[in-house]
Amino acid sequence: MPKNIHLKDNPVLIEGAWEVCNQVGGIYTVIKSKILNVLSTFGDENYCLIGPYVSNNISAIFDPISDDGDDLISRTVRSLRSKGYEVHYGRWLVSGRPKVVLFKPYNEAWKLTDIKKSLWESHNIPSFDGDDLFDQTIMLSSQMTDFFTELDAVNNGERKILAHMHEWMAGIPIPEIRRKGLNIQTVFTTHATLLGRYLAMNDPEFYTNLEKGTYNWAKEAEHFNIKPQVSIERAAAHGAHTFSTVSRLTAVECKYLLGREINAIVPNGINIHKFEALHESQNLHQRYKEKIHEFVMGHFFQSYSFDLNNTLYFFTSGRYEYKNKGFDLTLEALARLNHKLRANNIDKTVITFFITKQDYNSINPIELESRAVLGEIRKICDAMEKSVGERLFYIASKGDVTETPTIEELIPESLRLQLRRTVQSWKTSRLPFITTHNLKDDNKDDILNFARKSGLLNYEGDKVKLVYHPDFVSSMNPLFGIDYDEFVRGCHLGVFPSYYEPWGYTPMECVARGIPAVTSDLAGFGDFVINDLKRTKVEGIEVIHRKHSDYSHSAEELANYLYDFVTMDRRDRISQRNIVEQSSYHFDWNELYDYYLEAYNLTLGND
Ligand code: G6P
Ligand code: 1S3
Repeated sequence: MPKNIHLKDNPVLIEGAWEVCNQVGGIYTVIKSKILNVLSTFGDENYCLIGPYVSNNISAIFDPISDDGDDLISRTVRSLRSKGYEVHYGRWLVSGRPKVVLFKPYNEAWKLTDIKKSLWESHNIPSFDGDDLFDQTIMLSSQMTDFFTELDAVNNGERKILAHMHEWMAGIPIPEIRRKGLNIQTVFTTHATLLGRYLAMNDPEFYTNLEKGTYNWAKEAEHFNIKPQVSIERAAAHGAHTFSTVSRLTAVECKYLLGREINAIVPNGINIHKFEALHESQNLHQRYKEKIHEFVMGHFFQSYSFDLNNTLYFFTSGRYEYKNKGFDLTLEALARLNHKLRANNIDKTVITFFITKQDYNSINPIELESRAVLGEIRKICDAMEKSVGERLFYIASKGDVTETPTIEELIPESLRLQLRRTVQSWKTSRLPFITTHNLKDDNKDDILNFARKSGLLNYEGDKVKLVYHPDFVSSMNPLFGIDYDEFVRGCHLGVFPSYYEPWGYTPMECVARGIPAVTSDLAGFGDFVINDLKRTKVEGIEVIHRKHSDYSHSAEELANYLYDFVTMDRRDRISQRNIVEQSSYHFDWNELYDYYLEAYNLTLGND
């Protein structure tokens, strides 16, 4: 691991991505979470982000500033504005409040045809007609290129400039900087390869075929109808002074699918301070576990009950890529776990939450109704508690304490009847639902179809039960009433045995919250744990073998790990949570930002 890297030449860094001030997925997390480290290395004056002015809540995250400063960025913005450009210059309202330059993609709608023509003539990049997202990215890139051109002119060779662009959506400025011969050193980081993602979803022999070099990129890109994007990805990869990606696994894709070997790997870090709860961590687990208990009572107890003190909560989360994110393997392992727990008569219940995003019509109204009735039951119980207190006090004050008062003396009949009636009307003979929402495409849903096929349908005798929540967890959501961070803390284990995952933030973010997690050796994060940390076993981070293992063996390995986890006792779980949290400092940007600095030094030496 690189350590204490000193950046050469005091350069200015411009970092660009479609996800600057625009949250879409993991790249947003990468960029935002490392800002404090970037600023402490470059200084506020020498760092600026560049991206699209598209977010719906832009006014909440962007604060305009004046362009009358004497620094290079302000002078460039001034110069562009004097030429008629609409430039949004301000501070991104996140930790560190870095400077940011944003452009509205549609400002260039009038020259879209010319942009497409020029992409083809200059770089052999074809275009689509009528693909809105693609059009927006190339219109944004055209303005970003104009920004770099102006920056170079204003700078006039005075300072070293680094342009670091992420992902194909912000890739075009790189070949353009080279074509125009600007005095700017470029870095391109791809966070996945587009073709890799499509091929992994469609070819069960993806990794074998990849390393054999059997794929013809152009033919495959045409087949998946993604040739324009892949052509941009290739042009940026080939044009960059330094070409990088987030893991060793994606580096292999770069070599075979983009046709250039990478110069640097820049692993993804997190900002540990954001997660740090120190001694509070165990209390938070207990507090939010109780919130999850409330959900579970509303969801399951209407049908049947089980011992919450012997119940464990597993979860998986992420974009709905059934195979790539390993949802299929998780379900298979859970079905096997159910069998093992039943066969060995283990007195535990495991509830696994699938938190992802799928189209739905509404939250299941029966689910909401059940929650409401449970609320009623709680109110009656509270009233009973109050009555017991008051009546007992009354009886005691009379000196009548030799005999224990009966329930009839302590709780009025009306309340007892109300409780009985409410509970009776609440109870049902149907099985607890798998989904919390009414899905638009229930029949075709892979998670539901697996449950139907395997019979894992939340029967009372099942030790393993499923809850599929096809929406992000947020405190506004009436079912859990807590946000994602709190939900994770309340669970016992995160399960993320991905098949295709360039990095994978989800297990790392679990670990930072002191919650053990499962990843795989086909996830960049898992590969990093094994190969960079040189650890075959990190307490609380389990790396399932998928690379050289077939599906069934991987499922068995996962099922066995889950079985061992379930049969651990509470004391061991508590101590494992403490160890896991301590190990998370390995993934802090204070450790990992040096990889970026190494890549920048390499780039600056490439003059
Ligand atoms: C935390 C709390 C303990 C609680 C434990 C439950 O450590 O501080 O009071 O007993 O969580 O752990 P478990 O793994 O059973 O949810
Ligand atoms: C990508 O986002 P994804 O979920 O499409 O970039 C992330 C940030 O580098 C990475 O963590 C993830 O594995 C990639 O797949």
